[in-house]
Amino acid sequence: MTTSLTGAIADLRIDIDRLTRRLADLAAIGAIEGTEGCARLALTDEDRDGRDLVVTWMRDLGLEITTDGIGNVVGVLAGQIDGPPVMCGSHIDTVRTGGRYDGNLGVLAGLEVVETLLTAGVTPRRPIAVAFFTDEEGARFAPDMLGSLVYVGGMALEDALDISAIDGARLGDELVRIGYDGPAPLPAAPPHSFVELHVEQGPVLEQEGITIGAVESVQGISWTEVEILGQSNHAGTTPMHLRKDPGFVAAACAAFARELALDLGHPQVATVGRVEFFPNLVNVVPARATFTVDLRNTDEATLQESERRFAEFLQTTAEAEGCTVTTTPLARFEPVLFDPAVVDLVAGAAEDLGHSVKRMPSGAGHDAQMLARVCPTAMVFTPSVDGISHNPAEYTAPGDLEAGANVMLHTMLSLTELTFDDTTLSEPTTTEATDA
Ligand code: HGY
Ligand code: MN
Ligand code: MN
Repeated sequence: MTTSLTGAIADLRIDIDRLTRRLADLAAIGAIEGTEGCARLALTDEDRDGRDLVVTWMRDLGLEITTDGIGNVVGVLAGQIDGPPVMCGSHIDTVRTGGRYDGNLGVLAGLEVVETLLTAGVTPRRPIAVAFFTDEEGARFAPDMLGSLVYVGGMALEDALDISAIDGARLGDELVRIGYDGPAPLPAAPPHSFVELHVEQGPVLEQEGITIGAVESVQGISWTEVEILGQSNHAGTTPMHLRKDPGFVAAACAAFARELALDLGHPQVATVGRVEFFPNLVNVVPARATFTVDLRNTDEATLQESERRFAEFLQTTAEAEGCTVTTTPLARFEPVLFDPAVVDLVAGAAEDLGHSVKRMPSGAGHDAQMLARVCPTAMVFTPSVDGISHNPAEYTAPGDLEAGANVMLHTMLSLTELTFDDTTLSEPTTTEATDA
């Protein structure tokens, strides 16, 4: 379904200088010195300050702002009719080595859509909402996409509030501490539809010289924390055959994860991203090693095979080393398909605006994969230079930012005119995320 806009509406364009200014102002909060990036881990003081700035911009635009019990914030621009809004949004929390576009672009482009309509004196037929969801990254509090998962009813609020951070803090306490434990009910009433603009965070669009990604799906994600207990011992006096070294087991698993992904082939990926030894000293065979493994694939069966093979290797290697293993699931989401009708609108808007467009899957997780459980949803990608993300050097050229935001504007305007009757909602995953 492609609904081409007509007349003055079709001529609407966002203001890229205003958008890049907001991106810079938000990136200044938690700025990583000497880079363009920023660090605003979920529910930290930096996250609070970023939230406060975006809420101020929402208020300045006259949006009706609500905050819910997990700290998701939604600003609504009234439409000609009442009812569920056409929603856009993403996240403004970042990883520790965050870029200024990951998540932030989708939220600030949403504010740009609103300001473009207000400036042109256009009242959309349906209300338009702009949202930022709590803890999309999952880097401090797992699982990722936590705020949007609770928003759509995929996890009970009380369970989410009890999640512990990697630094030991309790999520609910941090939410109160930063003043974002809001009253809006959860799960939220489903929007009419949802569109998320996001940088691709991979190399595909740049390598193929394409400006817009019309995202059709998000691959499955599996996160596990592994704790291995051995026996701390003297590094100098303990013969190798007498060691029970969890550090060796952790290192062997990290190497196996790479071999496993290469053996299964693209698009399988595997990452050991967090490793902690105790006592973490140069001359002590570790007593304990804790690490995380992130496995992903677009195909659920292959993702399950990667989980099974990794678990087998872990168990065998730990036993051979005389160590014991405890695993804690941190996140598990099956692959998600977006609504073909909305994907068509994204591709149609890109073509109407004269941009090259490619239908593609997402390697990264996004809030859109949760909203897809409750309403017709799709995503718009813009190219990432050198495919870099989760790195302060993350960069997308202003022309591509502008193209992506205009495609989102036009997709949303089409959606405000549409009524969905028999949509193909994405199947909710049968495997819910688990508590951390
Ligand atoms: O992990 C992810 O894919 C996302 O950045 N939360
Ligand atoms: Mn993101
Ligand atoms: Mn991210």
